[in-house]
Amino acid sequence: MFHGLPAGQEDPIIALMLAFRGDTRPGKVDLGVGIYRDSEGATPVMSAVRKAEQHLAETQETKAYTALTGDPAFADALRKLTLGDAASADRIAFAGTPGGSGALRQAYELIARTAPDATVWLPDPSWPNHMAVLDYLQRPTRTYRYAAPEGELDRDAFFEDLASIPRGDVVLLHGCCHNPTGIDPAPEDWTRIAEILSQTGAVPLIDLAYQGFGTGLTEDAAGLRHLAKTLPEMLLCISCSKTFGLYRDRAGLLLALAANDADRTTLQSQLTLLNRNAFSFPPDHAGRLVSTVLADPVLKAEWEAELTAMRTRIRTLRDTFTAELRRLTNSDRFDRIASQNGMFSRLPLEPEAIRALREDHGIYLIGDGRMNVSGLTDETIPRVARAIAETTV
Ligand code: PLP
Ligand code: TYF
Repeated sequence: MFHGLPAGQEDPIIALMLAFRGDTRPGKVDLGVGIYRDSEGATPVMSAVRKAEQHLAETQETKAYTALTGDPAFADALRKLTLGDAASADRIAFAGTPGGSGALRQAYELIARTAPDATVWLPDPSWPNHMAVLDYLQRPTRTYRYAAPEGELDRDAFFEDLASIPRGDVVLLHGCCHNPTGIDPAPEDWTRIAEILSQTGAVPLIDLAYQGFGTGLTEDAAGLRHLAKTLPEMLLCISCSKTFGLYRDRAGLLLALAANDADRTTLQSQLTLLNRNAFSFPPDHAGRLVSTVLADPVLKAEWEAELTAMRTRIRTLRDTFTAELRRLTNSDRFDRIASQNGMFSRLPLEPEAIRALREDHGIYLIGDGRMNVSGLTDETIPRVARAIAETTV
């Protein structure tokens, strides 16, 4: 049965993560896979999450099945965190999923059932898994122009392409902290996005994996909240991997906003069926940690303070790193890094320079030049900046 099966395509980000682990050189620097790192280079369990876990260990009386769409308290807590009061609960169907990846997968499955001919439009560039999974599912896809080579939003091209997307197609937008570029629409751009989509009737699918990593929890959700308020339909895929540090435990949620309660009821039955067909019940433990943290004012405040510290650290690293690159290269070539958002930026480097950084200096970037900014430390910034300056002379 298995003889002649072609090898599966590898995930380039995960392949690089494993290559880094296998590199025995001291002083190697991991700026590859998107995992938040603190000033020690560690990714500790967040303290509010650990307390919720201790509380759960002591008080949980059963691990019996919940529901096919997971714990409703988790969905409710995340709905409030992401959407605030932008959309009332009676418009929203939900499905708990294994991570944000699971939410995206279920969103694509839902689109295939409800609108089999709908093309899903992705930003150019986007997180590679978007295209990989849509291709695997044989869904029609196209890309829209998004990032200009200078590291800013290619505003005119973006809006021109957005306006050309027909009614019934789906537009995938990163809610904040665009992966891989760190380039986000400004608040007034979100207003324009909403205007265009309400004219064309294309439906937004928001991928939200970094709420709180950009400007703040509320600020990072303002754009998608505006869309939820303005448009009749929307899909929202939420990941708790970065925001609660729950990576391997897999907490995610798909929210589907419908135009009315009757549509919502049907949608809910479809999402329930999709979960049953895929895995029956989503993982519960990590989602319960999230709802425990968000329901307890003391734990919530502690979590927010931790998230703020993470965001502030990334901002400071961006400033320090950019200043060092400006000094060493005597150019403003890397200045955009300072104003980009979230964990990632894409360095304007040739593939040859990216290879040299890895092979000659043990500095790991993704092949397109994407770097995980949080992988830097005060100690490594001078060395990394010097290596980059050397490769670009
Ligand atoms: N979307 C984007 C843009 C991401 O960077 C990630 C990775 O963290 C995800 C979705 C989903 O992550 P996970 O499946 O680990 O929750
Ligand atoms: O972009 C990243 O590095 C993170 C982590 O298949 C990730 O989003 C990478 C690849 C993957 C799942 C998560």
